[in-house]
Amino acid sequence: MNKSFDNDTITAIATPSGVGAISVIRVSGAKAIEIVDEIFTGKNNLKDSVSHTIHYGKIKDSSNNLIDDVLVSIFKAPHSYTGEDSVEISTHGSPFITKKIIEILIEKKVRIAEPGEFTKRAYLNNRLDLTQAEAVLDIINSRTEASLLGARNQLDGLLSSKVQELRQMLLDSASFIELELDFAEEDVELIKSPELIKRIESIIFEINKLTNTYNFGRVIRDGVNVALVGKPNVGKSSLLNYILKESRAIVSPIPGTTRDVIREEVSIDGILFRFFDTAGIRLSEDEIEKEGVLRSRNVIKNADVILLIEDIFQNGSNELFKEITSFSKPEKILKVINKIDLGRNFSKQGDIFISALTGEGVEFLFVKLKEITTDTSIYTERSAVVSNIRHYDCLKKAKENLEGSLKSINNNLSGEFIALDIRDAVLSLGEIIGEVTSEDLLNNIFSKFCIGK
Ligand SMILES: Nc1nc2c(ncn2[C@@H]2O[C@H](COP(=O)(O)OP(=O)(O)OP(=O)(O)O)[C@@H](O)[C@H]2O)c(=O)[nH]1
Ligand SMILES: [Mg+2]
Repeated sequence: MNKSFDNDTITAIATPSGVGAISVIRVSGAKAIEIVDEIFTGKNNLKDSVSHTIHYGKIKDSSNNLIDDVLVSIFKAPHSYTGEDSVEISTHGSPFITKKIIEILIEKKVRIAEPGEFTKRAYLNNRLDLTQAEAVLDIINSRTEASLLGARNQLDGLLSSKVQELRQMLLDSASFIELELDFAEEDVELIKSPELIKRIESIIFEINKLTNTYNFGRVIRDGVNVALVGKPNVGKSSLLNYILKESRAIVSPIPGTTRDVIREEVSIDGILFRFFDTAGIRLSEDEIEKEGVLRSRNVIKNADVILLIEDIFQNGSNELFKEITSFSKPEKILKVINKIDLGRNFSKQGDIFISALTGEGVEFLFVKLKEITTDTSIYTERSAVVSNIRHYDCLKKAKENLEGSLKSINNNLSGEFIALDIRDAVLSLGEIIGEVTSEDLLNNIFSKFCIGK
């Protein structure tokens, strides 16, 4: 464990930059309350006040010039976000005022916080574990109900407690083997222990259950990329406009209307879908259109779902289908037949029939989109879901370690090998919650935060 950190008192503006009704400056560290007391004049002395109280007063600079009337909230260690003595100063929302106050604090030897440093301290002071600290960032970034709920569950410790539980089971097994090794002359008995095998298998099963939620977790956290693809004039842009309920992309009867990729986000039942309208794919001599077609192909490569659109008139898109499946899974493709308001063409086969003009079938398209991207059966409102690739990778590593240990058992290797694999799996799980970390890992996580969080 390497939970070491400096004792500096740190500060940052916690509200967005620019003019607003109120700005909040955060100060945290052993001397936070003492230092703010030196620049604050109010009815009460902050040092002698109780934790979780708010005080009205004035902030003055070293020459006794009034900077602003403020409200100061104080939080005493360990009952604060960071676990240290902390102060929040609410000022009038002028960037000039906040800059002034920060300057005064710096004169008092307070240092500007690094990105995410308040949350990092909360982690270092065991107020949060690592998955919970990461959830704070997800909450700030969440833009849909589903992503907020997922992040909320993670902050509440649903994932942490599941990982803790598995880790404890493994620790028990490892100690059991090591204990046996100390006493047994021959460890053959132990290695064949059906109880041990059963235990490891059940933990692998639980890990699989978690990793199986990853696709869903990623989708609710990051959203789904949907590519609208097809030959020119089939109605890709019309469908985008219908979904957005606005005339976002130019629609015309002339094939080759769309040249650039148009990207728009919509929340459907709480899940973020990112639609990419692309240039119709055909051979063209036109330089701009050629570039557009190239961009369409790039979008297809990065899409989670591809809506391969045809209209009821056009001959099929088999060649396009073949091309797409050469680099992308066929399960990702939904074949959509458009313009059904003009009549049914029974020779056309597709997954979904719609009219981008009247909207017929679009609701069903949404149902299909959700079906293909989210396995909702995995998800109940309060279940542990893996949404972060770091967690996913650690779980995979732990699983590999455990599979290694089963192999060692089958190959009659000595108990020490088995215990070693199990210890490695314990470390991999520990990395998820931050029991085991490195400075690089922490920097990598917290640098994604904004300053002041
Ligand atoms: N009747 C009917 N016409 C449609 C429908 N969808 C699109 N259209 C018409 O088909 C023509 C082409 O539509 P667009 O949305 O521009 O087609 P596109 O696939 O984006 O075409 P490109 O950008 O050129 O690749 C326009 O005249 C639309 O009004 C539909 O569902 N019903
Ligand atoms: Mg178009």
